[in-house]
Amino acid sequence: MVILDSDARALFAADVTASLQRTPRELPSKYFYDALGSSLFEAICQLPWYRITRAESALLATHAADILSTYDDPLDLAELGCGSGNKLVTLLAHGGASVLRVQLIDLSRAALEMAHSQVAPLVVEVVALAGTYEDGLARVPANRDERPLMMLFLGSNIGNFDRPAADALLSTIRRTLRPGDALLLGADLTKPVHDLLLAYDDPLQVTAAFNRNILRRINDELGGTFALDGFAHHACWNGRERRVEMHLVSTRRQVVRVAATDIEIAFESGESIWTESSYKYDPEEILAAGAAAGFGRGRQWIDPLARFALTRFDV
Ligand code: AVI
Repeated sequence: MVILDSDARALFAADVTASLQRTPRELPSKYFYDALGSSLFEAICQLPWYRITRAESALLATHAADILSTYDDPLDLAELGCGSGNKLVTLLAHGGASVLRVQLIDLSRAALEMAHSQVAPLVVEVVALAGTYEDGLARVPANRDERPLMMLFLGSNIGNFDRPAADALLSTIRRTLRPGDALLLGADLTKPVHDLLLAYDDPLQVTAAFNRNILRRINDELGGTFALDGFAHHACWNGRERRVEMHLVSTRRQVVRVAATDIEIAFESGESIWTESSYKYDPEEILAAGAAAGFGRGRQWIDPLARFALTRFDV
C-alpha cells in the first residue's frame, strides 16, 4: 500500500484562515472528512432521507455488467473520493470484468484504510493515494500501465464543486485519461425542494453533527475555541444556483480564536459560515458537461424515483 501525503495541516490552517476571513465567511467542505467526519458521513448515507448512496449502489449493482461491458480484457479502476470502498465492491462483485489494479484516492486516511481492506481481496493490486482530487489525478498516470482504465467519480461528489470548478475538474479528468479509458460519473438530480431539505437537515440531526464536526476538528487540530453549541446547522435551497447550501449560524455574539494561525474572529448573532454547496443536475446538463470537457457522448442509467444518474463517458 502506497500512501502519499502533503503538508496537510499547514494547508488546513491556511485554508481555514483565508475562508473564515472571506465575506460571507466560509469553510471548505473537503475538511469535513477526518475520521469522525467520515464516520458521520457513512451514517448519513444510511439515513432514509438521504437517498444518493442507496440509489447509486442499486444502479451499480443492476447495471455493473453493462457499465463494464466493453472490456473483454483486464482493466484497471481508479476512484476519486473512494470513501469506504463500498461502491467499488458493488461494481467488482456485479461487473464480471477482470480488474487487476485499483487506485484509491481520498483525503481521509481512515477511509483509505477501510477501502483498501475491502477491495484488496477482490483484485490483484491496490494503490492508495492520500490527498486531494488534484493530487490523486496527478499521480494516477505514474501508477498505471497499458491496460484501459475506468475512473470512478461517484456519490455526487461533483456536486460539491461550483459549476465552473466542476467543468474544470471534468477537463482535468479527461486530460488524465487516454483513448480506450472511461469516466463513470455519479450525480444527484434536481428534485422537489422538500425532499432535498430533508436529505440535508434530517430529523435525527446526523447532518447537523456532520456539519458542526468541522468546528470540532478546527478546535482539536488547530487550537480553535469554537463553542459547538454556539453554531446552529442550517440547510437551504438556492433555486437560482440549483444547489443545497449548508451553513453554521452563530446563535450569539461571540469571538473565536484559532491558535495555529493566530486569528481572532468576531461573529454577530445570526452571522453564518457557509460550509457546503451540493449542486443538483439535470441529465442533459451532465451529458453537455462531459462533451464540453472533451468526452464522447455519455450513456446514462437513471433512478427516476430517487432522481440520481450514473453516466459513462468514453475517451
Ligand atoms: C459527499 N457529498 C456528495 C455529500 C453531498 O450530498 O453533498 C456530502 C453531504 N453533505 C451533507 N450530507 C451529505
